Amino acid sequence: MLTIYSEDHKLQDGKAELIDGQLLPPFEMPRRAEMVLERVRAVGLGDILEPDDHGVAPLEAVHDLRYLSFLAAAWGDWVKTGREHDALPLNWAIRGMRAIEPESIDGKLSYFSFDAGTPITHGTWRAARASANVALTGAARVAQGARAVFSLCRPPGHHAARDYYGGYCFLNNAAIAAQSLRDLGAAKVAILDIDYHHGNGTQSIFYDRDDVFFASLHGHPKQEFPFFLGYEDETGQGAGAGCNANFPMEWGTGFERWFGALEEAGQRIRRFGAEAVVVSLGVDTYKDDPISQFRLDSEDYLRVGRQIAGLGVPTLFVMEGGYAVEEIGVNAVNVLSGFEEAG
Ligand code: OKP
Ligand code: ZN
Repeated sequence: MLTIYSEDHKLQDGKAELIDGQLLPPFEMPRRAEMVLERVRAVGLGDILEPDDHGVAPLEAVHDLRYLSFLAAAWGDWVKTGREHDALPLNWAIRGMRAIEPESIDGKLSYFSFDAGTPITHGTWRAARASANVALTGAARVAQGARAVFSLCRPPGHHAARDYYGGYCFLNNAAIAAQSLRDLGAAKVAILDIDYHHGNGTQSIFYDRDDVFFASLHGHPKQEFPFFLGYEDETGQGAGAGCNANFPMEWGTGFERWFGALEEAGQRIRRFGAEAVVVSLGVDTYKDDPISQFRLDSEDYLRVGRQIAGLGVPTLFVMEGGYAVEEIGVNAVNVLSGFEEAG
């Protein structure tokens, strides 16, 4: 299996995120991608290729123009106000407040974000664009006939919506790739999100569409970040009614229960008639993940890959979360090896 990777992910290297009441060094760090790349090499998964630059059009196909201009300018605007440390928002519009884009950078950070755990740094915009290009280059290969490609994206993308960032995500790599697969000829595309956290951004981007199916297995929003989306009764709206499937599970969920949900999600994707599948591949479902509460073990990921191969359609794996840095490489690549083994 071909891997797409860009060193530019290292440009996203924040100093601090607000987590559990503390300002801590970010869990979402450059070493994550390096560990995955190292494991890709160690098992000889296949060639490793740099991404092509796909320009702004595929970003604009998924994200709001004002949001993209905000992201492009954010660091510069922040620095102009005399600060050189990471930019973080501090408050948000909630029930009854006004959704008007403020003029000041601090106001804009609040307006275009949903958490204080996602630092904007000097290199954020370049890293996020490189990550989207990694996804797009993988999608192009899949459209050209590859059975499967691994887009080793970083920063991740599934929490980013049409016009907001958060949860370590700025550009929604999986959504951008899925839209690109549509534009390159796949009539129906499914996104299977197996990251521990609900892919709120991806869900919202395709919620009213019948050409992209979204299925997500994740920590229950009554307990887990991002809290305000990911319930089972979110099934799509308008033309997209019936094209969204959430499988929320409680803290402590182990592999057997989780795998049952994966089988069900797979049935839904088959019934939908997807011609290509994008997998939002997070391995923060791992038992020792420092910010998550499921109990998957390293060998389980081999079975996950085999099961996904059973869908029998061209597949693009897009890297999302996973914060047990020592094991992230083994866990992520086990999914890919399991897939290859099953053909
Ligand atoms: C990004 B991805 C933990 C709070 C964590 C942000 C998590 C972002 C996860 N108590 N805050 O889905 O892996
Ligand atoms: Zn996650």
